[in-house]
Amino acid sequence: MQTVTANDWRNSVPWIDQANPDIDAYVERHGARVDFDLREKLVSWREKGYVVFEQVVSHDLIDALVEDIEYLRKHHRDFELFAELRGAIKPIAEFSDEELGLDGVKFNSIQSVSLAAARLSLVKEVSIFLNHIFQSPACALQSLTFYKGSQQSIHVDYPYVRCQTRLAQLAASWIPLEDILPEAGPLVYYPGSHKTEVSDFFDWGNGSILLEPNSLRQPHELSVYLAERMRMAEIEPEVFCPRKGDVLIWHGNLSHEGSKILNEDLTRKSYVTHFTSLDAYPAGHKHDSARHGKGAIVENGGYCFDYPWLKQTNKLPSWSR
Ligand SMILES: O=C(O)CCC(=O)C(=O)O
Repeated sequence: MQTVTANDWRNSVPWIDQANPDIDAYVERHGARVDFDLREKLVSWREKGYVVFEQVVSHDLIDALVEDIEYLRKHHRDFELFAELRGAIKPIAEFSDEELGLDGVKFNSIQSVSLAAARLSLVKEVSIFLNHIFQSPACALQSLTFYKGSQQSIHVDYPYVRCQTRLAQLAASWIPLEDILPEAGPLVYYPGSHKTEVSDFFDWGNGSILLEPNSLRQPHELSVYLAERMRMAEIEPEVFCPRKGDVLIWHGNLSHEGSKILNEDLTRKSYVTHFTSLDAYPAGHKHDSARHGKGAIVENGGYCFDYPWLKQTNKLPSWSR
């Protein structure tokens, strides 16, 4: 197995992360075709590593996903999906009803059985913005659905979400499925931490920048490392308490975490999609015949491919609405 190093990151960064990107010239060429302030968003991405679009996500679509989630929680034994609790991933069918209500539970890739989720992954502003970042259509790689706050310690995504063929072509969207209260354990992120001069690269052992089965270091050591980098760069965290209808998009190297839940009775329903570009989408994650609308949901120029390994035909209720 070849070691993936900092150079693999550097050699795959999108244009906007390269030295001195000419954002004004880019906007001059492409801005007129976009119905949001492309310059403001590109500058935010370059400088802070995230953008927020307010009130662009359909409440009907969100409600449909919330219904799908409730259905899945009741009928989890009928589905092939995986779920994660405190780092342990196993088939959702093997969870007890009680476990599925705990904080930190994540449903993995619900978009493979929920049309509402697939469509939420392809929200217009997200697909269009990421196409400008990647210079290639946005492709959903996987998703995570949270019922309560994750309380996950500070981390970046790329050591874990790394099957794309160009490592740095990575971003994520975070969609609240309800208004998020400060006591519910909101997402927290560190503006500007995506710049490699701030984060540098955590070495998992022998120069590898990815978590591998034989890594010499553990995820909690990445958290200690990143917390120290934030302290050195004097970056203060921002707490994200969005309203239903908003969406955040973050850079694959932005440090973020799930903050402490202060009121255990509160839910923090949220839906995260990790994206790469069509150019970097792994061939093994789509059917051989999948292209241009076959074997994929295609909306707003973005793609959400069917996984070839999923054998089940059960779908969640949004498919039949
Ligand atoms: O929503 C959260 O609390 C954390 C989400 C996250 O870390 C991720 O999806 O990578």
